[in-house]
Amino acid sequence: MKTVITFSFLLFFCLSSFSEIFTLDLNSPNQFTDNFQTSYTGTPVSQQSDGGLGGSGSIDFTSGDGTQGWHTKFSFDPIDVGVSLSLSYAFQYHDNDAGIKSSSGVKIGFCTDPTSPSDQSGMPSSGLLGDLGMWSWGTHLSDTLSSGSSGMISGGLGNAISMTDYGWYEIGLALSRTADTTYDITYSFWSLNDDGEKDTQLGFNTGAHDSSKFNTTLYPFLALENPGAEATFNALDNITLSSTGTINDLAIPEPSSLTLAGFIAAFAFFIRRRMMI
Ligand SMILES: [Ca+2]
Repeated sequence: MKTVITFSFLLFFCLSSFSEIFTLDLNSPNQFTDNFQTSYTGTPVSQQSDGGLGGSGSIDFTSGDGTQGWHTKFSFDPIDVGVSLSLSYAFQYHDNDAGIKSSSGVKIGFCTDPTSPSDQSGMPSSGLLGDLGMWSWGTHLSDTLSSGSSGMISGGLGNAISMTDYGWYEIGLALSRTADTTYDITYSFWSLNDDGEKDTQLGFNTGAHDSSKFNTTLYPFLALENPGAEATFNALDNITLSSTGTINDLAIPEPSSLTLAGFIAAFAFFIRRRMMI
C-alpha cells in the first residue's frame, strides 16, 4: 500500500507540475501512421528512411500526389486554466522551378473532428477548427512566406519571410488557457540547421483571444498543400508535442526518440502507461 500511495502521489505531482514533451522523429517505420490519419483518397505522403534532419527518417512530401490533411489519432483533453499545449514540426523548403505556379504550404492547427475530410487547402472541412496559421508561398509571392488564418478565431504570423532553397525551418503553434474562455495563442517560425537545432527566429506572434470553443477535446492536425507547386518543400521531420494536460492514445515513440522535460516526467508517463495496461 505504501508503494501505491507513493506512486500515486508522485504521479499527481508529476502530471500537475511538468510538461510532457514528445518528438516523433519519424526514424522508425510507421511512426507517422501510428499517430496520424488522413481521409485523403489519392496517394498519401509516406515515411522514408532518410531525407530528414541529419539524414534521418522523415516524411517524403513529394511521395503524395495532392493536397492532404493529417489528423492525430491521439487527443488532448480539454485543458484547464493555467495549462498549455503546443505543436511544431520541421520541414525542408524547396524552390521547385519545374513546379506549377500556384500556392502551396504547410499548416498546423487543432481541430475537433479527426476523421474530417480536408478542403482544398488541406484544412479540416467538418467539426471546428482550432486556431491555426495558414502559411503559403510561391514565386508569385516572391519566394516569401506569408500567413493568414481561418477557423474559430484569427491569428497568424502576419509577416513575410524569405526562405533558402533546401533550408530547414520549424513552425509552431501553442495554446495556453489563461482564464475560463481566454487563450493566449502563440505562433513561431524558426530557421534550423541541418541537424534540427534552432538558428534564428524569423517570425513570432502572440496574443490573447476570447474563445470558449477550445474548451473541448482537441486533435492536432497538419495540412500539406499542393506538392507540385513551384515553391514547396521536400520533407517533414520532428513533429513535437507538449502539454501540461493529458494526452490520450499517443503511440509512444521508441525510447531513443522520446524527449522529455525531465526524467521525472518520463517516469510519470511510464507509470501512467503501466497503470493503463
Ligand atoms: Ca527524423
